[in-house]
Amino acid sequence: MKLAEVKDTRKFEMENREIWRRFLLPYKFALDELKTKINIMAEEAKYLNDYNPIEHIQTRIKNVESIKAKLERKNIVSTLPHAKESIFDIAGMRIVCSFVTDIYDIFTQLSNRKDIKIIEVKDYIRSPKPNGYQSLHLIIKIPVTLSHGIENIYAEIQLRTLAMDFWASLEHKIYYKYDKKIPSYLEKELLTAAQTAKLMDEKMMRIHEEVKRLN
Ligand code: 0O2
Repeated sequence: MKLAEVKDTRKFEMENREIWRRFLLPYKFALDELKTKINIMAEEAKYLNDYNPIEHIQTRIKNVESIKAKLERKNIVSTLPHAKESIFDIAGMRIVCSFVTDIYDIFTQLSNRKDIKIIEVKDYIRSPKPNGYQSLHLIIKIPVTLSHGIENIYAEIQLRTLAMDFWASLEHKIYYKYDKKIPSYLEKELLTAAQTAKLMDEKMMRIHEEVKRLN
């Protein structure tokens, strides 16, 4: 095949809705598998310790336009194989926990599992982003069995507390579609709000520990 034909085929693939649907299907299955594993972990914890560390779970598949935009941002030629190899958060799961200690407990449990592989850890709790964003991000690989064999699918798991989630959700809502530079006084206020969320997490944790001690 000539280079021009290869380029045309790639362009056709990247613009064909049916090809994208087929491409994204294993990511949906990966999230289905992951959800089952996390729900089992939560249910077992509740049974063994009478305590569920997970408040709620959300999943999402990145939309096609965001995948293309991310490839472009990373200066990667827009093809399906490149998306598969280089975009690790096409499948995303957010696990919202009660306390920071729960986040690291779940991380330890996930690290000990044989059925998923942790590829990368970004700890924005120990080292928050400059704007104050906090969460523990894991890039994992999870095998999905399909009719033609096993596909190893990348997924991103974000672990955060309710307070971190409150801050991140509102920050996202406030700045969604705001593409100018944020005035520095607002950046400072946002950082203060993130620090308040951190203090709240610490205070609730202390109360939780104290109540356990009294029990
Ligand atoms: P959405 O809508 O959640 O999908 P990299 O993959 O390392 O090249 P990336 O993707 O920026 O770079 O990685 P990182 O730092 O792990 O952040 C990815 C995701 O974390 C974002 O996904 C957000 O969900 C969340 N996130 C990171 N920083 C912030 C922040 O400052 N505020 C908020 N509210 N969320 C943040 P997407 O793809 O941007 O969006």
